[in-house]
Amino acid sequence: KDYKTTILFLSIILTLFCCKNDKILKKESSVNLPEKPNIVIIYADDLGYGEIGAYGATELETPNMDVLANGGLRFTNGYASSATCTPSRYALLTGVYPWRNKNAKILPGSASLIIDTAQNTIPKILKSKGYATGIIGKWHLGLGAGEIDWNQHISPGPNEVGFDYSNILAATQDRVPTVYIKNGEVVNLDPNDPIEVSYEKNFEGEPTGLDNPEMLKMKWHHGHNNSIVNGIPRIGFMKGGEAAKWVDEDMADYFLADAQAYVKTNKNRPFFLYYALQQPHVPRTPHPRFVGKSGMGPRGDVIVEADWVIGAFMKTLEEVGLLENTLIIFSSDNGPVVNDGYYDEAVEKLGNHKPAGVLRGGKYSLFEAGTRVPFITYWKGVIAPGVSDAMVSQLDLFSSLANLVDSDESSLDSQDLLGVLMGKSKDGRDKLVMEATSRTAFRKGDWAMIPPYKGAVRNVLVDIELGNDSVYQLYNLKEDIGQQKNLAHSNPEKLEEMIQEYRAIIDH
Ligand code: NG6
Ligand code: CA
Repeated sequence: KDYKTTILFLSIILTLFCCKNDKILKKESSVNLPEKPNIVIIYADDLGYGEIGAYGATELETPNMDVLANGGLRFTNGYASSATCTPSRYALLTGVYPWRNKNAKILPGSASLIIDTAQNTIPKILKSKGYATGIIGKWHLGLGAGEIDWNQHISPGPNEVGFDYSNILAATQDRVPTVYIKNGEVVNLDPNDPIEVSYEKNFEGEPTGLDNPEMLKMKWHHGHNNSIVNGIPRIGFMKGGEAAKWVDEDMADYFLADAQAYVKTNKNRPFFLYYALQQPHVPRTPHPRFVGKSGMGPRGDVIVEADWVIGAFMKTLEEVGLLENTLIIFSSDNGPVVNDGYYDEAVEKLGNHKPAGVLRGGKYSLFEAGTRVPFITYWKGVIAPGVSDAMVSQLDLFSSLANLVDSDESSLDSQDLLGVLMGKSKDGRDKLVMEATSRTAFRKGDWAMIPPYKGAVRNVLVDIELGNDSVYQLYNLKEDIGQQKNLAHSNPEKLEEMIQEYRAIIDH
């Protein structure tokens, strides 16, 4: 009997040893990294390529973003998946190109959830590996399935697609309902003052930006003339929910406090935090302590505010001793826009600041500035500071983070670029389809190709070139990063090759 027990004991030891070895081997064959670091994605809203000191901004000071950029890996060819918010965020979480989902376009605050609850997502993968998963900030991926009753538990939402904690604004700061929603419940809702929301018509007797200009502290330039909340006219109509309405100027502090609490609560287990800042999207409402700090009006001031928020958040990570054990990814959901619908002095006070840096276009555009954004990976003591010119897309976070936590999950369009994100490899993407308001363009190597599109060449309201033209456009980004010289005519072979490869992806 003793003999049998010994054999059993030995075989258990042997199995354990092999498993362990297997794991070591697997790690070594990929990138040798500590297991289960915390992962934080800090995601700005409409922050452009040229908006950060480390990316060449000279008129704005962003010391804390610079700490990330200069102490981490700063990508010069990092892309959001779309030139607007919803599609970018959809792709970020699912690893699927947004143009594959016809619902992935700028959503009203009343839209249904556009991520299938059966679909795989970054937080689902991380959760399956034992991570706490949280989202704090802007959601904009729809809620519920059909008409939403804001006075009941709201589901499905972030908590049904992988997050076990959520504290969000439903859509955008300029869209109703202007309330925070925590784990499916409107925060501070008074049941005696129920919330009603409509994107079709106003509620009788409620003031609007269109009819009641005397009530406005910020005037609308285009759109944004429906319900008035805190003196700011919004998109969409809302009634009730007085006690639940957010104070715009306090939003940055509100989300920061929650993000800091999240870190502290989860400090003893691996966590994933998707911290989705609302700045510098409209309406730009800096807390009074940031007013006037940039000399550029509210748009600059909220960038200074966002920068401060990042510094305060990092400090918390440091205080709880987690900075060396946390991978931080910083990026933006789309390129910059100066006038996005309010008179907020953004145009008048811009001065020499170039939100898109050297790039052409901006938010909504198929030109580079639509999707090429600040993109930084930071992990103290693990990622060596540097600059990478490798092409990476936010799409790739899905497979790369899966690799990081030893998961085999992959998705249709996401490439595992963990080595690139860690600075161990320069082999980024070779090809990428860019998207802007349901149109697509293509980048391969140094080349960008924009197919012909009908529609305005420039959106005159926001003053941005959209990339539309009646002919094909072909640019060599290495020689002409500002996309000034269309080479489609002079380089028909390259154009043909680009068209073929582009079609092969989008028709797939
Ligand atoms: C547009 C809004 C713009 C902004 C954008 C969404 C108007 C005229 N313009 O429709 O202000 O809210 O949607 O921005 O309403 S995003 O960053 O969330 O995609
Ligand atoms: Ca955005």
